[in-house]
Amino acid sequence: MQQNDTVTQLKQEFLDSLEAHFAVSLADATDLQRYQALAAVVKQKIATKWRRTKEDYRDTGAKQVYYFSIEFLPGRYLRANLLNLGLLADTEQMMTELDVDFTAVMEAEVDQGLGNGGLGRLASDFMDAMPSIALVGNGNGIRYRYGLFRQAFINGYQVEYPDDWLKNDDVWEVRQDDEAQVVHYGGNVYLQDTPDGLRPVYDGGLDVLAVPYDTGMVGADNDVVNTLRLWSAEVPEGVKASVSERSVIESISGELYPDDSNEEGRRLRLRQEYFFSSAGVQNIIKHHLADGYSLHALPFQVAIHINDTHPTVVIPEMMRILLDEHGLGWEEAWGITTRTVSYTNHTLLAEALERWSQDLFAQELPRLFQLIQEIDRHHRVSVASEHGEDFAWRTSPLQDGQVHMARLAAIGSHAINGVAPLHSQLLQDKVLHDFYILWPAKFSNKTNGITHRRYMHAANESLSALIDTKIGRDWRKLPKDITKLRDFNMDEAFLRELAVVKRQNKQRLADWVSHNMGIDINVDAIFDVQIKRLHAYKRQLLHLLGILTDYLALKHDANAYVAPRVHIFAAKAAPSYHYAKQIIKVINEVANMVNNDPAVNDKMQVVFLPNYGVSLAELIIPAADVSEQISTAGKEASGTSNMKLMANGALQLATMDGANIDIIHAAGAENAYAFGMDTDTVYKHYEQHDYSAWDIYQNNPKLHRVLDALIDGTVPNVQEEGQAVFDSLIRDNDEYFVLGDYESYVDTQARLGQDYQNQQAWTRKSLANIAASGEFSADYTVAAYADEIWHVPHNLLAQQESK
Ligand code: 6GP
Repeated sequence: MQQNDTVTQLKQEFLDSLEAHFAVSLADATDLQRYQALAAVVKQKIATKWRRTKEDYRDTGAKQVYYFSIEFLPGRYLRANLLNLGLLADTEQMMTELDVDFTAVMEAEVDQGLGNGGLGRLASDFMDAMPSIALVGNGNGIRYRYGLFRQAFINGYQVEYPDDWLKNDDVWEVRQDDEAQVVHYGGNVYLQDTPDGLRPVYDGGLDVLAVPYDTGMVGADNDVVNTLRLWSAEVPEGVKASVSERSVIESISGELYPDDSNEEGRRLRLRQEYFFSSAGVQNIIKHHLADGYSLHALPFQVAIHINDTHPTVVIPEMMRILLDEHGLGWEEAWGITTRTVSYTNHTLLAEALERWSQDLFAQELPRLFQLIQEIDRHHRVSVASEHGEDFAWRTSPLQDGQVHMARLAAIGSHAINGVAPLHSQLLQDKVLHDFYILWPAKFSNKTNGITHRRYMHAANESLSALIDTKIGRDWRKLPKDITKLRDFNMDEAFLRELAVVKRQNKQRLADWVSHNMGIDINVDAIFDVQIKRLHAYKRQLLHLLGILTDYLALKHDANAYVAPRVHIFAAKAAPSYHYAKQIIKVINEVANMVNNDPAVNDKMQVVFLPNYGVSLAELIIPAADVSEQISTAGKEASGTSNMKLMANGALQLATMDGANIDIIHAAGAENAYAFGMDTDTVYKHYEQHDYSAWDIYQNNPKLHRVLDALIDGTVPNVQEEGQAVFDSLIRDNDEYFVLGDYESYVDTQARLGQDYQNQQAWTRKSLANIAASGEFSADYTVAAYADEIWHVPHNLLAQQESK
């Protein structure tokens, strides 16, 4: 069909849909109605491919991957779906012809925010990558009634509002009543001797109906549509639940826990973990048997991947089903389970490693607890003879009254991976070292990746189009082909065009800031961006100390050289993370002070954009000149905003942590700004207890002055928060070595500021980053999981060969 025909047809479908759904004409329709009508058209196009994909999988008996994740963070679907269907340009044209503001239509879609940050967004990037390389992979998670809170600032303080994302219905999902599963909690369980061996008898407890809502995950430029299945908790039909029982049940999928770095060990959270794990596994096994396969074939037909430890109860749940419901023996059930399950770790922070009180666990999931006791016993027996009692004790899932989920995951899976080379190394050497001794072959690294479709092709159309003019369109399918851009790094006209695109993207962000925050930012200044969760280890505070350093320098001497910068922050803090919220307040007050001081604000501005999420990221990332990735070395597992920012031409200002290391290596050290302590130095300080924040404070007059500004009234309105920050750095000896890296940070910032003044040289560095970004595509990451862990086919290499 000619493009014009497609546009004409789309137009007709769109107008018909508006009338069918809302009985309105285009002129009278709201943006929300326009969005919903268009989404319905797109959904129809997805539906045919989706049905065919499902039939195809069933008919060919393809092995299926199930990605179990307690969080998915998709953002908006419309634009990404149009892109992957190859309809984005036509839709844009249609909207222009209809004189409709397409951006406003897209913005009527709410961001689906069923995740906190990195882990959930990675899961959604994988959901985009899998169908795009024709990999049979489904997501399995929770359909939270309320997603991550909406953030606003009042007097500089973070305020949280509920995220009522289902208010207008979700156009994309399909409720599947016939796929519902019952999930059982609590009560008592006795083992009874039967002719078939010991069998559990249940007494009391609570049945919850898990109802799935499926959403099609659209592959790019192919006919593959996979399924993301999110479960919702309901009262089972025919059950007379009291009001309080109903509210207990509905709370299970009621809201997302808004913390990604601290395990609270709460009962409801455990119920959530069991909820989607049990419903998912039951459903998988049901279909496996219905398709005529034996349970022994499970590891050949199914790969279950657990995204961090939240779904670890998959392991005892599979054992329960195989033993109790199908009468398998322990050894064969264990073999099937461990060969089916694989595990990714996403954090090195001790406080984020999940542990449950055994009492609570036994109350909530009594049968699973018995099975974990049995797993624990087998484990101790099997390792004690060779490695000794002490080793067995250290590695046991049950220890000191707690259930250790990472240990259970390591024991009950056949593969364990970290998400960047340094992280995987630290898992082997430190966090999971004992398990590495036991099973070195289980361990591997799978460096994270991002979907360049959402973060480049869709979010930065002008950059993508400019790249096409130089190297053609192959790189869109095979992201590593983008290295061909390196041939143009002496092409001055091209460098100028790149700079123009960057400037347009900066203007677009500046317009947003002006419109939403009433602040006019200077697009000629360096856009210095730090966007991620607010956490002490990510060190937004170090960035802030840098800002105060420039501020004080300019106040002291109006002619001091400071390269003009706009400092851009966006971050949510967990509502219970008091210190993180205090840091937000201090940043907001510094922003106020700086932005309202005419003596400095032609050189510096500070903006903290509220309510960070996927869509805001899509706006900020294309506009960034500098990407602040400044975590304490050895703390950030990988990072993924670092990859998105480099792909859009931002230069990294980075510590040697997580995937920063790999990005610097790929782009070339001369095209990035590395600084600060490395992991060895950090670990040495922790081990030798020889770090003294007080000494640094005393011996560095510049830093001394900056820190005092937090407590002497220089920064207004932060009496309490400024003191809290000061105390954590000085009195509590600065757990994350902010002061230890301060000098190196400000020196590097100064050098960067000088370099930026040479626009052409800077753009050349920017180009080097773009050209090196291909290897960080999630398509490769997912292909590596497929080849080395899941053992399922995909067509990434076939695409390469057919070129
Ligand atoms: C995050 C890590 O902090 C981040 O470094 C990584 O890029 C991301 O996972 C994806 O791998 N971890 C989490 O969000 C989390 O909740 C338990 O970890």
